[in-house]
Amino acid sequence: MIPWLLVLSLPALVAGLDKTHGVPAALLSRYSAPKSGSLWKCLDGSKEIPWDFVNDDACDCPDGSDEPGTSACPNSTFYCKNEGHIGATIPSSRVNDGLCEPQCCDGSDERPGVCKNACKEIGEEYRKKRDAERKIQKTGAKIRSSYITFAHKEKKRLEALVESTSQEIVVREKEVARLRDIAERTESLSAAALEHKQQSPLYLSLMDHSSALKSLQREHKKHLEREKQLGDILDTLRKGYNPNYQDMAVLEAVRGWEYLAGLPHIGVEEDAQMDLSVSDEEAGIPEEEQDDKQPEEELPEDEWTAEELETGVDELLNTDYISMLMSHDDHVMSPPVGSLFNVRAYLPDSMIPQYDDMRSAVISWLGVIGIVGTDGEKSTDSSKARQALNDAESALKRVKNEKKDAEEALEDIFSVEGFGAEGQWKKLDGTCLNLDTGEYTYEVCMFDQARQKPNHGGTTFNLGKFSSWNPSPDVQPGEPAYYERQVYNAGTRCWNGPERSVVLVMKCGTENALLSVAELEKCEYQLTGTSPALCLPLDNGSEREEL
Ligand code: MAN
Repeated sequence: MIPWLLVLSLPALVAGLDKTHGVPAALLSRYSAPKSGSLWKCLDGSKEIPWDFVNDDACDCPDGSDEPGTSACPNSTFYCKNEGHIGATIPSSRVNDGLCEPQCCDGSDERPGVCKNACKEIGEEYRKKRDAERKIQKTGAKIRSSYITFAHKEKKRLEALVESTSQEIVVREKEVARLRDIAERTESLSAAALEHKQQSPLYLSLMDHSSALKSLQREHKKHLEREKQLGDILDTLRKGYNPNYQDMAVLEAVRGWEYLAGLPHIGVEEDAQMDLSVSDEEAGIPEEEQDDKQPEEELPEDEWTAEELETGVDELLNTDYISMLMSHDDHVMSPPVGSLFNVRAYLPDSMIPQYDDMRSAVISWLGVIGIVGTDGEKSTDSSKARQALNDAESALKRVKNEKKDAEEALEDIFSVEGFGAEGQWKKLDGTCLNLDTGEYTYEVCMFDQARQKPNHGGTTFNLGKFSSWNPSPDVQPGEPAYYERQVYNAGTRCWNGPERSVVLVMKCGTENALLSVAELEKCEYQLTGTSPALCLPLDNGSEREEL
């Protein structure tokens, strides 16, 4: 049987076609019948035609606006309403071509009855998927905003670090200069001269103090050890004594220990029941302190607390006494500013060279008789001063590097090409994501390195270091698509092939995770994954037209 639709001619079919068929909602008002006797104007205003000519399957307007619902005009467009889903625009050449366009789920691109209207089901399916995606985006965006907060805190921390390291550098530079001076002078000092300096009563007394301190520290440690052992014995007694024996000596010892160690009374109820309680007086606790713990001892201002003793004594005993001896000499020998002994300051300029020569001669003569140092046999103690200088130089270098790293990190934190204009990626710097594929575990440590680790033994391959975000020339730094790709390259070279590299393709997700891996070309890996850093806040204006 021949379908009745095919036997009807096209003009017969289009004759009954609605004049607004194929017109998008925004242009509907322009497709209304003109007043009787008037003509309809093409949308571009170039021509006037009878209203009957609209959607009559013959192209009259140069802009094709008279045929919104047929394929009569080339380069025109057709709008399908897709009620229950989202309207779509297709090229009008696809209208009435016998093929159901997937974009037009309502089938309006073909004659009635040719295509099924599937918009209700497709729309429902679409909304379900979209709602699920929105939920993920909403949750992800919250996590993303916590990443942004982190970046701001990190910025403050780094700024404070730059500030404190700058100040520390100034102090350490001075210290290096001071120690260099001491080291150089110590190295140029003869062993005999140094020995002479070490005979100074001040230095000898300092050495005695140091020995006494060392010995006291040793004895103190021994006492602490003994105190701990005694405490353990008394603890065992306190927890294990039998109140039934009514041994007052034991009870007094227990109560006394509780007071000394600031422990709560144990067995008070049992003692009371058996009338075995021991008063504070009986336990030898001073009257003014009976209800209190051991009172805090008030120390004179210049005395050290127990905590200070804990660390401070070691520091004191580590003092470089030779360097101190040199600084002491400097201090004693340099006259105070403005002193009458600053002879050079009182001399006319013309006499200064003669004075300097004479001074050097006297110093060298004093050196000969051992009163001040001269060049000669190098002191073995100079190595200590050199060591102190080396340590100070290393410490200065470390602080300088710390400052440089902090400055570099600050530059990247809110940079479009770094961690994003909002700093949303900073939180993930160094975070490692893993994917086990059975044979290998792929690891991507964000902004650092990617690896391929064999699960059953063998070499781990370096798949490359982070090199850039999406390098495509079609994508501008800062736009969302820019952050959807990360490139890691210059990994271990493949045998007879390129250096291993990774492209990590990411989309918004509530977790930072790797989802799949494919070796698209030999040693060129494409990984996919998700991250909340890609979940932009839901924008109400982004709702699309939906009927
Ligand atoms: C290793 C792995 C593979 C790679 C070959 C190339 O086995 O890195 O992914 O294809 O080397 O020789």
